[in-house]
Amino acid sequence: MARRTPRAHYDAIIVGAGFGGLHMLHRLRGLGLTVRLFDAADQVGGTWFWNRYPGARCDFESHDYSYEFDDQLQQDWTWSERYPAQPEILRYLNHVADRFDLRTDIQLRTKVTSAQYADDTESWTVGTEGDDHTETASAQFLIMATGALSLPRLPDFPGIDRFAGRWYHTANWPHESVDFTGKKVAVIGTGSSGVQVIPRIAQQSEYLYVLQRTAGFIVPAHNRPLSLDEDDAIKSDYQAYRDRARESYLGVHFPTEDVSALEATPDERTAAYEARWQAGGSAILATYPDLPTDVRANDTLADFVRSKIAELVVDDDTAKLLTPQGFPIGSKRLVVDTEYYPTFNRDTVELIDVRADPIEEITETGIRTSNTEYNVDAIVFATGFDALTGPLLNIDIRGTNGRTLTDKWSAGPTTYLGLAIAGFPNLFSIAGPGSPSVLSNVVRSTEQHVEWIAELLQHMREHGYRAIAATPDAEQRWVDDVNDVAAATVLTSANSWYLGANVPGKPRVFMPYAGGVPEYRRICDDIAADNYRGFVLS
Ligand code: NA7
Repeated sequence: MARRTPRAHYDAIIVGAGFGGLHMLHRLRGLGLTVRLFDAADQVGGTWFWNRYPGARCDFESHDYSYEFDDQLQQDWTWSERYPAQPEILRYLNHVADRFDLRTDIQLRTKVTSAQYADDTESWTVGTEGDDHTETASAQFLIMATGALSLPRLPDFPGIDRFAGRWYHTANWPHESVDFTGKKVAVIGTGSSGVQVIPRIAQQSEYLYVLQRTAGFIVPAHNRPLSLDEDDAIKSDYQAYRDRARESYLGVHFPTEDVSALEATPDERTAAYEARWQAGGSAILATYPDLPTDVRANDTLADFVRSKIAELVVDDDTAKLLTPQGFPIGSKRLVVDTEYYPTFNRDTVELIDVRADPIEEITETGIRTSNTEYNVDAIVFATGFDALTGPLLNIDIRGTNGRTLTDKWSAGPTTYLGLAIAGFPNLFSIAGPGSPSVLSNVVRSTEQHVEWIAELLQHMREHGYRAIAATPDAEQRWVDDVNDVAAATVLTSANSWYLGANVPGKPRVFMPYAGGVPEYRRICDDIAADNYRGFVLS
């Protein structure tokens, strides 16, 4: 039987040792709070600990995808590539843990399974499972830094247990390197993870089947080593660089033309898109201000990207199948690639349309679709996550009067600012549903949340408050705002994981806040300045 260790009490418990959790721990320790951080992994790093598949790389640029809270840290750290690869981000987060001496308050290999609020003591009791023991710990505040994309999703195909080969999920990749040399491999899924892993597996494997359900919009990264001159140019005025990002919709500065896409002539548009295509990255989505809001404007960019696929893929049928149709560009997350389309020009790579011929089951020797059987030695699931709500609902969270979060969110997530949940006092979520989160540079968004929460806890200490609770009214108004803002964009018109569409039975609610990073920050700051309007402090 699992050993139980004695219960401990802290000012705050943090769940998750990724970007948000590590920074939160540092910030709260700086306020003199006693803090315990739990994480199920055996290293810090959060999503960058788990997603270690070949080709795993961030789709934001290195300097943007790094902390700004400590100037010496940002001056001392030198990124080696334009887009940081998973091992480099993991090294960075380990460096942060060492540099700020965070490890003494971090308990790894410890999965938080439950969290219960006690109305009488106004505190949370958290249940955990470790390698060989269970534990409870309590705290006045509970901060969920569990990430938006941390609960991997394996489709419910029957038969996976009888597959005689090896199978992998990109978000739970083995630590030892996986060798596909001489193997027949199938990859299921062509989102960001699939698009990154497919070219790498194609280089090794004897034969690769790519099982695609939906063709996405994919633009080139043009990744490359960063020169010291480029690094110096940013570091010489990092503050200006950060200020520009802070004022930008995504929390990253991308140059935008000052006319509508529809006002520009076709030649001007093509030139503007071509320049951004050649420069690389998701900046192309910001070419014109109306691309996210006007379908006709959006179509001009969608058509441009479609024309590129026809240029890059030699076989016409394959190119056609890789061409996205039926949803606006950006309504599913734009994928940034390296060598994805040319991979389909190899004669050892075959694209399979599993929308026309759906997967029925996994067999002992491979994958059976309605019409065909594919015999393979290995299957790679790049099938994504139960995004945003999954990581929170995966823990048995119970608020006031024992009400479960699962019950409260049965029709979809409701939050105040994406930071707090009515009926769950003293609990905060970092980059959770209802905040810009996955629609932004998440490092900028987690830092903003960490600062906001830290200032709130300091305020509570100074004024002798013990509990803070979002009011149901304020929460409802925020939920309405989140819906209204999303409805004014093209974002709700695709079957995306932003809407929960990738998980059968999940309520279809647009989850992140689409009003942009600057507007969101302004709202959060106004609420704090107005004595935390919409919260009851006691
Ligand atoms: P995504 O973007 O959710 O991609 C998952 C892919 O798996 C996508 O192509 C799905 O097709 C496909 N999928 C999921 N279930 C199935 C089934 N049952 N059959 C066939 N294909 C399936 O996850 P990623 O890991 O690539 O990226 C997530 C984010 O992580 C990314 O945006 C970055 O922010 C980092 P669909 O499109 O649903 O038809």
